[in-house]
Amino acid sequence: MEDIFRQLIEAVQAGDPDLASSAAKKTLAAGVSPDEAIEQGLAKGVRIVGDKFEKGEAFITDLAMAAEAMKSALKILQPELERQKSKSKTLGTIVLGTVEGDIHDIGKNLVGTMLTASGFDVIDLGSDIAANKFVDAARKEGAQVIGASALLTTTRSKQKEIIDALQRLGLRGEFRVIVGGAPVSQHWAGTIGADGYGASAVEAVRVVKAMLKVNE
Ligand code: B1M
Repeated sequence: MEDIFRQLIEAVQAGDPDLASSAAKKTLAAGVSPDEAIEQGLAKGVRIVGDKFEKGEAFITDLAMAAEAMKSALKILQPELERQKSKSKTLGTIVLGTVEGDIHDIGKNLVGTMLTASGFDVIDLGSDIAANKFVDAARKEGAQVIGASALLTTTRSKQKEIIDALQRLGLRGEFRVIVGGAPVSQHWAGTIGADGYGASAVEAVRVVKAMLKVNE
């Protein structure tokens, strides 16, 4: 098992999409659950590259290549996750996106995939989404939850703008708001008045279920 996770980590670190997709295929063949492969393998690999970038030991092109390798492996793993989706009626609707000024979408996509696989309807708005677009989409789609991802310390304040917009429009009581992303914490979520925080995609599912009082 450790060896399989190591192969995923190395493929992402090397920024090699072919190696990453073949490691992902091996993972599924070995019967490893796709969410574990993502958390223990791919996400670790991409974070190692991020840490190197921060220390000046890697370039932006390395970040981009790591992201490409991760996406290529996710193409293999995501259909397996979605196959696990229950056929029963939807557990609720969540409007999801990455906030304005932020194009990081890998974590947000994982959250969307996990929520879909757990039986929620996910309206994925994409990345670089302004606060009013989250609110408009949530109203239009009749969503119960708004989910906002932010990966930059400079963009996480945009999560607060969503809550401020809801308050301004007298809609704060209509929607639950969950926030997440690398610079986001439980403390930050509390500071901006969000209803929940997810440290990972798996935890995001747990938090949304608790918000909507869905029994496990
Ligand atoms: Co960017 N980047 N990047 N980058 N990048 C970070 C975030 C950074 C920490 C790297 C570093 O310096 N160590 C740094 C931010 C520093 C800061 O603000 N403190 C950074 C920077 C500086 C930048 C640029 C400004 C670089 C530049 O141009 N000079 C630029 C910004 C562009 C912009 O957005 N305007 C930039 C660009 C890029 C790429 C385009 C090259 C690429 C993104 C590709 C893409 O997403 N399509 C990229 C990447 C790949 C990264 C790192 C390496 C990896 C991010 C990632 O995908 N992680 C990242 C380093 C790091 O995070 N340590 C970095 C894997 C993913 C599975 O984890 O997204 O955290 P994560 O999601 C997790 C949880 O956080 C949680 O669940 C997910 C799964 O478990 N989660 C939620 C996420 N959203 C959630 C929402 C929820 C609940 C849970 O509820 C709604």
